[in-house]
Amino acid sequence: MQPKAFIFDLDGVLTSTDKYHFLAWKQLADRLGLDFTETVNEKLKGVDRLTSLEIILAHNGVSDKFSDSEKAALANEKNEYYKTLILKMTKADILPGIENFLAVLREKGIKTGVASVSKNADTVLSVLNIKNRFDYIADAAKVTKPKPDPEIFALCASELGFEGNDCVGVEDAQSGIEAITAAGMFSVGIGVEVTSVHPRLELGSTAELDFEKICEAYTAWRNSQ
Ligand code: B16
Ligand code: MG
Repeated sequence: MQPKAFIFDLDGVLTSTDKYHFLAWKQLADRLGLDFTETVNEKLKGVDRLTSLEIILAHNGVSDKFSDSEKAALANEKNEYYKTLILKMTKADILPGIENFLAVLREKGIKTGVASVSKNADTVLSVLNIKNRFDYIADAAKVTKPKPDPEIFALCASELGFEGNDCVGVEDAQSGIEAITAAGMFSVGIGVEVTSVHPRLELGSTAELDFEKICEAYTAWRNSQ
C-alpha cells in the first residue's frame, strides 16, 4: 500500500534553516545581554516567532520587562537578522537525500505538501529552488493554531484532496509529531527529541528516507487500524 501524499515540515526536514534561526535569535539575545544556548534553541523548533521570543525571555526571567509592542519589535528585529541569513542559502542547505526523495515521490505520482509555521517558508523554498517540487505550500499567516494543533497538517491534506490517513507527515520537532498524529496521519520523525508521542517511524536523518521502507511501515499501520 502506498500513501497518497507526503507532507513535509520545512525547518529541520527539508533544509537546515534551524541553524540560521539559532544565529538570528543569538544575535538578538547578545544585543539584549540575554542567555541563549542550543538547549533553549531546541525548545523553539516548530514554534512560531512570537512564542519563541517568549520562551527566550522566560528562560531569562524577563518576560514582564517588555510590553507587547516591544516584544513585537524584538521578534521583527530577529526576523530581519534571519532574512539576511537565508538570502545567502544555497543548494548545500538542502538536507541530505531530500532532492532524491522528492524525485522518487514525483516519479511515483505521489502528491507533496509543505506544512511549516514559518512565514519565511516561501522565500526559503524559492532561494533553494525547490518550490516547484511541491503541490501545495501552506501559508503560515493563515494558520490560526500552532503545532501541536493538527490544523496546518489537516489543511495540507484537504487542499491536496486526501484524508489524514492517506498521508505521511515528516517532522523534526516533538510538537510536529503530535500535530501529525492528531491529524490522523502516519508520522515519520527525523532526529526528534521525543518527550511524549513517538513518531510511527523514527529516522536519524533525512539521508535515511527510503520510500519502500516507509511504505512497508505505512501498510502495517493502515492494516492495524
Ligand atoms: P518564522 P517549521 C519553524 O518552522 C521553526 O522550526 C521555528 O524555529 C521558527 O520559529 C518558526 O518556523 C517560525 O519561523 O520566524 O520564519 O516565521 O519547523 O514549522 O518549518
Ligand atoms: Mg521543523
